Amino acid sequence: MSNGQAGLPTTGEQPAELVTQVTAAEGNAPQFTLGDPDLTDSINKGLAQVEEYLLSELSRGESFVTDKVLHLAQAGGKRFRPMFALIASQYGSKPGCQEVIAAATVVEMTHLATLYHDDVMDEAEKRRGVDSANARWNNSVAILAGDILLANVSRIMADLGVETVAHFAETFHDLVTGQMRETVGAEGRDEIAHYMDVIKEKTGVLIASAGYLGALHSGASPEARGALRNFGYDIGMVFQIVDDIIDIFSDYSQSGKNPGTDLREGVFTLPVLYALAEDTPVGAQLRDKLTGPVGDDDALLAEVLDLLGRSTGRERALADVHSLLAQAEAELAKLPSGPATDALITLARLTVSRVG
Ligand code: GRG
Repeated sequence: MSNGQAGLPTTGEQPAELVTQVTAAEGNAPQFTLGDPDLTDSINKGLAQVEEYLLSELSRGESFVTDKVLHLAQAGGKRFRPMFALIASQYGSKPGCQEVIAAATVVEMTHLATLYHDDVMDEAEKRRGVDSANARWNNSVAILAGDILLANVSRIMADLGVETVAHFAETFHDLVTGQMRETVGAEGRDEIAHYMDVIKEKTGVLIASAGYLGALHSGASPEARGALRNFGYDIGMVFQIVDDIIDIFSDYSQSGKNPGTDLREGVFTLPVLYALAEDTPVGAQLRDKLTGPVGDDDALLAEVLDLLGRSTGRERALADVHSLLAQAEAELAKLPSGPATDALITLARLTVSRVG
């Protein structure tokens, strides 16, 4: 599971008439184009406010702390979660109000905290195109930087009220449960169900929170909050499965990443799990060869990638992507039609368009 580092697609791949693009200008908030000019303007203004608030809140404290805590925030990132929180706030009477900005910032800060901790657990060397905090300093510093981020999250949330604090307690619980579930493994449970639970908890839950909190703090109805939360779960899972498909089936020229990183680390994602379960000669060969991390064995990796290419893994994972996309669109059908809903439909389809 490669944690979505490949990024949103560029406009060249987009399937619908609306254009949705993110560009991360250095030192500025990313800019999105969301079809409708008024919506685009409102979301980009909100993102600039989130950026300012994020950086100023992370600048609190002594410099030996703030340089570590600001490290990943300043390294870029798509700001997909705050962007979604801002779009979700369009369904209430106070879109983009100060509470919405604070909630969107809380979500991005929590995301950042998980990245610091995740990189320690994965022994990652790079994140957002720069050295990960664990590589630049060490594991202890990276964990503590994540903890400071969570302290900042708690301070901001205290002002947002008890409903937000309670909601976030559930979110933290699910995030850590997902990480723990992945760490301990399926323990005899169905591997596909295990994978789906992990990605729902690790990736879906925070995107769901972004939708829920953006809607809540703009004064949107409980129905809209629920639909945006469910939509967030679904597209979060789509996002992760698509990334996992790309990790296996795209070459460097398509994705900017070398295929098979997850296999090298012994992480068997959805297309691999489907291929391994296949009752065919290809499935049998895979079960024989793929018994643990592939590591540095390039010949084995090439063989496994070839077998996966001849399996039904990609096709079956894509079928799940399309059924989650349909579920996401069904949630959007509960919302009033308009530019925000159009933008969310396009965003969801763009996520899928990276793999077809
Ligand atoms: C600190 C609350 C807390 C939890 C620790 C480590 C952990 C438990 C959870 C890990 C969650 C995790 C890292 C999930 C992966 C999510 C993901 C898809 C990351 C990549 O997101 P992008 O592509 O990244 O949006 P950018 O850099 O663009 O923001």
